[in-house]
Amino acid sequence: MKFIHIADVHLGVVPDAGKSWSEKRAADIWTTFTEVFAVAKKIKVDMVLIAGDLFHRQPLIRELREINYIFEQVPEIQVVIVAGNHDFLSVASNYRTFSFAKNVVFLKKNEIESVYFPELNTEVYGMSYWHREETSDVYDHITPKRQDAINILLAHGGDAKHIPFSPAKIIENGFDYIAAGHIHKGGVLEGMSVNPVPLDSNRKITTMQAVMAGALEPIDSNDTGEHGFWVGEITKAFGQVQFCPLRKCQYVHETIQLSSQMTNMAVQTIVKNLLANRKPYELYKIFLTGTLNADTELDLDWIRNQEAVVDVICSLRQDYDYDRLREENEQQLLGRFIAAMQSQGESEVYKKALEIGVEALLSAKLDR
Ligand SMILES: [Mn+2]
Repeated sequence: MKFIHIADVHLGVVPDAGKSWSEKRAADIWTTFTEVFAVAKKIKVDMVLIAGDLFHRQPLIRELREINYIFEQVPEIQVVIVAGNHDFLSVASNYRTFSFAKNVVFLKKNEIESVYFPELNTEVYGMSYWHREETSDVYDHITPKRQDAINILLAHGGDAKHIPFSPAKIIENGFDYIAAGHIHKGGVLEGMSVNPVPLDSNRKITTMQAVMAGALEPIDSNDTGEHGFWVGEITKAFGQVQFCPLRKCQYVHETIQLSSQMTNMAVQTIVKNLLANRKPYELYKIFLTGTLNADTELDLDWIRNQEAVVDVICSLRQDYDYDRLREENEQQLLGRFIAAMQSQGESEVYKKALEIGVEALLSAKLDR
């Protein structure tokens, strides 16, 4: 039985709101989903497993018609879907009443159910979220009905508020593959808790039995690393999966360490060099750390407005000339505070107290 396993497509999301590429990313997420089905058809998989959060929020009827059109193009492929915490089956959810193509099975119940495909000797178990949170550990307590069938669990969750589960326990209970979703950083699952270990892109084939698919495309700038879909082949005797990365968009976190001597122009040069070497599909979130001279005016908006910069997180400490500040404020609290801290010697604790105290006194001064 050959399959494709995806999760957390989050159709309907508009990533990086306010950025020039935002609408394109929203459209790309739809395109990628379509492309997965083109691949499925081309490599002739038997099944596509969608492990929750296909939509970012409650789907509109016209959106369901769009995805159903895609499903209708591959009548030879079985599609099995569960709803996750983002697209949970609310009372008014369009999922409840929509009628999908014949090759689609949507496991809509709020308790474990299963569907058996005799021609593939495969049974898929799963359940849909009916609420934003589901805390019961139901996945850990299922025993497959057919010992001789290929038993697959379509699971969404893995943290405390979203069906915590133990991959090892589920495999021990008789499942041959866990097709999981929810955690956006995908990888192979092993052991008693959910901790996806990304599959080395050089080592593409593995004999693992449980996979967290990860988001098909990254959803926001914190979804770093590679994203994509998984192709697998499974029999009662063995299982193989391969990770297929997509490279339409990849978020990169980059830290720039500043020091007191640096000027605004020097920082801009570092940023320019960083971006000059970026791959065309990369988007950067830049973290500024270290110290900066209090006189230096850093133009954060300039960095923020560079092409391919999603965000700038600034956690800089200002580097004051304490001796000068002390002399200029000799008769005031600020001057006396600095003198008192400096008299304590070079200990790290007093240095820290000096930094925090001066910062606080100066900001209080500005407020008046
Ligand atoms: Mn989720």
